[in-house]
This record gives sequence, C-alpha cells and structure tokens, in this order.
Amino acid sequence: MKITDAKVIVTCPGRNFVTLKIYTDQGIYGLGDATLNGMEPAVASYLENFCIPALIGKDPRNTEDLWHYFYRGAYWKRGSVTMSAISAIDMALWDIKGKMLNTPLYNLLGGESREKVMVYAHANGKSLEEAIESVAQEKEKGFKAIRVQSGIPGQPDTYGVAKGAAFYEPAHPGIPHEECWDTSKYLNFVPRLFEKVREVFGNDLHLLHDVHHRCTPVEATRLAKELEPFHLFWLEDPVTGELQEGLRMIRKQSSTPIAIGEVFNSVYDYTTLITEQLIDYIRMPLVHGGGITHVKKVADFASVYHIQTGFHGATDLSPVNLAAAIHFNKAINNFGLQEYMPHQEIVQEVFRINYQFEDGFLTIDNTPGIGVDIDEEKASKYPYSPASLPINRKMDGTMFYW
Ligand code: CS2
Ligand code: MG
Repeated sequence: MKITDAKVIVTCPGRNFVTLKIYTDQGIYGLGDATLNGMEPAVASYLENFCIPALIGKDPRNTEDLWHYFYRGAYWKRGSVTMSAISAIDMALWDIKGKMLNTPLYNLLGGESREKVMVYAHANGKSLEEAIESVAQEKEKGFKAIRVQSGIPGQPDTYGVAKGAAFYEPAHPGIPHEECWDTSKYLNFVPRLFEKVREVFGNDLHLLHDVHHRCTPVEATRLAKELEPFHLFWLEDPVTGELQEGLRMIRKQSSTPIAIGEVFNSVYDYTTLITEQLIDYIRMPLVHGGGITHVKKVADFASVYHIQTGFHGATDLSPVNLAAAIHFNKAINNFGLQEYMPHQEIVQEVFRINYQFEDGFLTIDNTPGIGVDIDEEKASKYPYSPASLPINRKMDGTMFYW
C-alpha cells in the first residue's frame, strides 16, 4: 500500500480548522486534525512544504516507523507546530488503517473498555449569579460534570467567559487583544463561587475549574486548599506547566485533584509530573500531543502512576480530533473524562460527524477508521480568517499568562 498524495484543507466555518487528507493507491484516504488556535498557517505550511513531500510513496500502514520518521527526522524536535503536524499525519494514518481493516478505530486500540464516554460541559457567566444559571442550564442538558468559570467582581477580564451573547471563542481577528488580570481578586472570589454552586446543586455534580496557568505555586496551593470542601473533580492548569516541579507544593498540601497539559506536546512535558504523581489527569490532546501513536504511550505510562486521561476538547480542536478522542477514550482502561464544547451548527456543514451526545455521555458509531468526513466543496466556502489568542497583563501592566 502506498501514499499517493496529501493535501491540507484550511477552512473557517465559524472558526479556523486545519485538516490533513492523505490519499493511498487503494482508493482509501485518511483525515487528521492539524488545528492550532492562532497558529493555523504555521502548521499548514510545515505540512505542505516538508511533511507531505516526504509522505509520498510511504506505506501508510507503518504508523510506528512513520511517527519516528517525522519526530526524530525533524531534528528541531517537539514544539506545538511540529507536533501538531505529526499528530495530523498520525491520525490520518490510523484512519486509513481502520478503513483498510474495515473496523472502527477503537478496535485497533484495545476494543471497548466502555460503551460511552463521560464528558464535561462549560458553564460560565459574567457574574456569580449568571454562572449559577449557566450550571443549571448544562445540568438540564444531562451533563454529570460541569466546568464553572465566572467573571470576577471588580475585574474587567477573566478566562473562559463569553464577551457578549456570542459563542465563546477566545481567538479574535487580527493581532492579540489585551486583557488584564488581578490574581488577588480572583483568589478571593473563586472559593465563594464554588461554595454557592455546591449550596445550590449539592454534592453529586462533578465540578471542574480552569485556572488557565494564572497562579504561582503558593497561590495555587492556597486556592486548592480553599476549594477542598467543595471536592472538585479537578482543578486545571493551576500553575503554568513549563516548570514541572512547580506542582510539588500544591500536591504536598492539598487533596484537590489536578489536571494539566492542554498546551503540552510530548511525553517529555510530563515525565516529572507523572513519575512524582504530581497530577491526576493528563490533558494533552491527540491533535497536539503527537497523535494516537504517541498519546497512547503517554496514557499507558500515566496508568502505571494511577493517572487518568482528561483530554482537552475545546471548540478550537476539530471534530476529527474529537471523534478520534472518543475512540481512544472508549478503548483505554485509564480514561478519566473528556472535555466537550459542542461545535457551532455551521461546523457540521463542513464536517460529517459520527458521534452523538446523550445524557452526559458521547457515543460513536462503528464507521471504519475515525469516522468523520470533510466536504471539501463546503470547506472552500469558508476561507481562512486570521485570528489570534489574547495576551494578558497584570493590573500594573506586567506581561502575564493568558
Ligand atoms: C481551555 C481552552 O478548554 C480549555 O480548557 O483552556 O478553551 C483554551 O483556552 C483554548 O483551547 C485556547 O485556544
Ligand atoms: Mg484549559
């Protein structure tokens, strides 16, 4: 079997997506998600100018060798752009493998460990009251797990709250717009938010919160300790993960579970976090973490240390990634939870999806491979629209993490 051609499809049905399509001499093609929010052209260019020429003529069944070809062969290894390109190639090759063997992807990853995959929703509001109302709406839809984000009194900006009635999308046209941040206001408010959520909704609802990299270790430790009475399912990205040992303090002093890694892109971002059991969930998604071949290795490594998966699943990861993640989550033993922000209706004009939400879970059909398809003619109706993620400054103007 040989790869005969490949192309990169960049489309913007409501937001930008990058999809790699790999063709073979047996008439089978595979799709891989290569979307990297705010950096889409960089991944598309690397795929078109370096990866695709090297793919032509290769045997698509050799997923293990081709992963190493593009990882070790890159020389300038790792990083979000390179690894998103490798992820897309790997996802497309596994899609081809499933189609060639006429079986859904999960069957190639260990078969069914579960029929359906528990997911969590995003609830958010400009105020505590609006956030509570949003939790009620998501609970009404059947979600058993809900992430709660809220505006912070006295602070103009925060993470995770839609600006207007518009659909929450952090990337904005043009260069990054500037947001501002006050950690002390945030730390004083969040425990009150979750005290109220527990008071209104009781103890059975799984609650999550995303700090979005914005605390120092001692600040994160204070927050995690103050949230203990509200037993969160996880506290996400409490501290920026570049310094893995930065998670030691929070781990030593709190029992609040920790999830980290949506911005990670290889196992090397996790080695200390996993071997020292500093976290409870790995967030690194298939689309940025080297695809199925690499993330499977990371998930297996994590399982030895009682760590589960909790993949990133925001709307800036495409339906191809989400479908592949559902297959992956169905198959592995140490599945924890899957993020699920439903894409806007318009996205389904371009992508034919094969998964469905019901009562807090996602299920996927038995279409061979990943099971999602893309309508290239419809995709061409939505040209790429340059957009950047915001930047964030402290109130005194100091550059900070967004
Ligand atoms: C967030 C993301 O879903 C999450 O946990 O951290 O929404 C993140 O801000 C976006 O994916 C960035 O593009
Ligand atoms: Mg996050």
